Amino acid sequence: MNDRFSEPKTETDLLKEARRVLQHNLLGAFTKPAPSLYPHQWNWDAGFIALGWAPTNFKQACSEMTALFRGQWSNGMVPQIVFSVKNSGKYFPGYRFWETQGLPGKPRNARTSGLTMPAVHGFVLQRLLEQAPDVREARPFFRRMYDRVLLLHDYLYTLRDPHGEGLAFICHPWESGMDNLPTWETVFETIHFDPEKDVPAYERMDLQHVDAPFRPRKESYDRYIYLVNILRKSHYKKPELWNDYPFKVQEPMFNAILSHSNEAMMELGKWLGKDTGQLREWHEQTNKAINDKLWDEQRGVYVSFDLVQQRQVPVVTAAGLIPLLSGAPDQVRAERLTALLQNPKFSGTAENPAWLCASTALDDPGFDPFRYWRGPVWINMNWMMYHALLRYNQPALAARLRDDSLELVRRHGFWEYYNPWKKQSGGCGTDQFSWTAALVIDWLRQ
Ligand code: 9WN
Repeated sequence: MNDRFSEPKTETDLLKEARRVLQHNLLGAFTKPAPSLYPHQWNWDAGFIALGWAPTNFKQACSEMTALFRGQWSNGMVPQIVFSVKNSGKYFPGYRFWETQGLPGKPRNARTSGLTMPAVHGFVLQRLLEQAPDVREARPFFRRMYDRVLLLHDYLYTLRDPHGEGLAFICHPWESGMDNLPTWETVFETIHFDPEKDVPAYERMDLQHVDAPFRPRKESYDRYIYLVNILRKSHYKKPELWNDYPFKVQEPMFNAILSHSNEAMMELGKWLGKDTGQLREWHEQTNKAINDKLWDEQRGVYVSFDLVQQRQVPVVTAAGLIPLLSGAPDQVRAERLTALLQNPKFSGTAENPAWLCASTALDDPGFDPFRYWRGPVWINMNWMMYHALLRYNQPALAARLRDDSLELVRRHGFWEYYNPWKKQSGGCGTDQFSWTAALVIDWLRQ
């Protein structure tokens, strides 16, 4: 890019550059996650991006949320991607591949994928309300959004939690937002398919924008497309689809985010004069279920549960610490989690120190410092962990997450993710990544 920034040094410079990234990626009603790799609107990106607009352009922050929920299905599902009509040719899988067009329950005036993503919207709305320049004027927006988010949570607690456990399952790695965790490798060990016969022909676009070592391998893409193909053939709706569907995972971060959004929605609901009993019940039930089912006592971290194999997936990732965000762990578990963050698995050693926080533990056999979700540091994970640690009265450790994040951005720019090793250090994936910029803005306003 010819507007590549010079190395920002001061916080004022950083803030200016961050705003420029958002402005650069702005497409009108919404902001795309990155200039060329991600040319549409993504679900949880929209939430983080809204926080970046809030301090200077509150209307745009609201617009991000409104635009995303324009894609909400009648069953409450909020899609992973709402496609921009203008850019439909540049991303795979594009909207045609999903075959969602014209399906009953799908919005007529939005092109969407057929999956969802972590439900950050509740806690994003609460943070937006705190920053509303005119609360009375903004009230109709929050009233509308409250109903929409409630509908989404209801979808997750019914269709994604058929046994009423308080844990929603994801049906695709893309739904976790952390598409390439080694966790999914383990889940896929028991899923057998023939890539020649069971995966439709497809052409990846991501490798036209980003170097292959930063992106998922072909085997992973085959799996993604294999699952999408099953879903689209069933029109995303038959309830019996889930009976023999091969990928159903209860993931700790997905559920902790949902649980935290329930809490945030309770606050919003009180302000709007609503009965928030259901939200409290969901919040308490989910926190309890995260503890009962997803805690790995041996490793001292939360892990995923594979509903098909009926077993935990013992892989240590940053996602396993995010239940701190919703207040799920008791004091003993919280101490084990904070100890884990500071031990060599995430902090590295004196000889080989690491920036917090690697997405996959530094000693995991699947760890890779360059490949996305296999090890690199992601700013949205650090931002959530920062707030989680403040909740548990750990200001020094929280500050380390914030300082590491800001330092990485200061040194390298607004990358999608960063090499976690301090001695290698550098940005990976796509540059000018919107949520990196947005969350830097949010941090610097505090
Ligand atoms: C698939 C947009 C999205 C993020 C995800 C990140 C990546 C997409 C992809 O980009 O996923 O959804 O094509 O790799 O993993 O978290 O929302 O920024």
